[in-house]
Amino acid sequence: MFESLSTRLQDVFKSLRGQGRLTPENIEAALREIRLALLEADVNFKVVKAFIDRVRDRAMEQDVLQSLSPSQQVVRIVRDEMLALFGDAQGGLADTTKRPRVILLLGLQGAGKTTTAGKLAKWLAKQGRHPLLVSTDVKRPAAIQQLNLVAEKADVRVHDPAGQLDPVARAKGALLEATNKGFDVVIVDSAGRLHIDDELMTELAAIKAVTDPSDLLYVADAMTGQDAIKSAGEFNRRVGVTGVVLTKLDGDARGGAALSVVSVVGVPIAFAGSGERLEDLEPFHPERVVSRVLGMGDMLSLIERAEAAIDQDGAARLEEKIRSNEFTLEDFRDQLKTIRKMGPIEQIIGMIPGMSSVKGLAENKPDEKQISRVEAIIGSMTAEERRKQHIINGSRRKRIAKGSGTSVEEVNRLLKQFVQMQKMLKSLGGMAGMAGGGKKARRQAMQMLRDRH
Ligand SMILES: Nc1nc2c(ncn2[C@@H]2O[C@H](COP(=O)(O)OP(=O)(O)OP(=O)(O)O)[C@@H](O)[C@H]2O)c(=O)[nH]1
Ligand SMILES: [Mg+2]
Repeated sequence: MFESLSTRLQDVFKSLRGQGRLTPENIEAALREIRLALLEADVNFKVVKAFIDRVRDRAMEQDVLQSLSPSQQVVRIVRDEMLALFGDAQGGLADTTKRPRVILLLGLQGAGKTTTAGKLAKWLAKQGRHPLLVSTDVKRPAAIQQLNLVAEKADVRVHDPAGQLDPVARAKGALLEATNKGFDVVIVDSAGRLHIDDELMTELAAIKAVTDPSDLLYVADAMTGQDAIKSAGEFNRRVGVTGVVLTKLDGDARGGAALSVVSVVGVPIAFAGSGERLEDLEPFHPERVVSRVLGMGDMLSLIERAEAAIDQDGAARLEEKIRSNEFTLEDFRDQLKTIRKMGPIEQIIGMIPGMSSVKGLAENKPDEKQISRVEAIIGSMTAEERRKQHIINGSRRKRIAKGSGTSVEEVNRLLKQFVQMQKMLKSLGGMAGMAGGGKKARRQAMQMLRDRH
């Protein structure tokens, strides 16, 4: 996410650090670079100007210039001001007592409304809510069918009376069904257009009038930058918008949309979508995005994902095994599964502080394919071999290579790495408590990270 912006800003900070003392001149030079980086990331020019002015005002203050670590102070100011670009909202949905709560998704064609409808439904269901989906997109053939498929994947219900092709009547019908059957959220998916058009605006206003939504979420494709923002303003004026969902943050979005939308449109970012899978939606956390852009990593997201993927009992058992030196290839395979559950490897690596700037990592990072091969190799072993890897002799290695469609070299490499890992785990025995163990340790780690940021 926002890689080129991130790299450029980190370069600026690095050069600041390299200069023993900060002077108004080298701060000015750094500001010029930051300004260019933001403009190139397609941040709205007025937002950039105000941003740079604020950073300059604060950075030039005497106590900053004379402090012990002026360059760090500047990084801190940039970080604060970048956070301020997102307002105070903390992402997610505001509380409401309204039942059913209606969420209307709106936005341009292809922005990700229908996908987001499914993701949101899944997210809500996970929190014990009972969402009902309805498509009001009667314009594009197969749009209704697309939402039905998404709902099926998310394992949630849709309101789809056969033959009903009036958008307003469909939305109203969904509200009625929700009230009668006890659904507490109705998510209304709407039609998209290539450009703002009056017909759509009228239709959305009519849907809004009959459903009285608590949330009007404008879905914006983060890759389209300022165009998305302009339309957001227009939707806001004509229909009303309470929050923004930024999608496709996994793509090569430059950051302009994310960094300008709150200032320009005046509504907070509620959610961030970062992939095509239904799991790829998170409440938007400005401090995490800013930390990532400034190269501080995104440990909070990482820890949350790890917590969701790791099962507590399994972790305790594993810890015990490591302590008593019984960690086997079987356990290793289970660990790989857990890592997979945390999401695509690329995403995970991007969240680790400093990883994005490690040279060569981009080319050498472990990919899904590599993990699959390791899994295949372990899968081709017998249960006994997995428990006692030392019995795996030459002929067994050949058999395993053949069975897994890999080579004897690869099998050798894996076994060697595994033995090294076993050794390392043994010597780390005491630390295993951090990785596998108590919730308390992790809570403390979380708190530490929060305090630091
Ligand atoms: N990579 C990526 N793709 C996404 C994301 N969200 C949606 N998509 C993809 O974007 C395309 C369009 O998504 P839809 O949900 O159909 O968009 P829409 O706004 O409903 O489009 P219309 O109904 O035609 O207006 C699909 O191929 C989605 O899989 C995301 O966060 N990341
Ligand atoms: Mg759609």
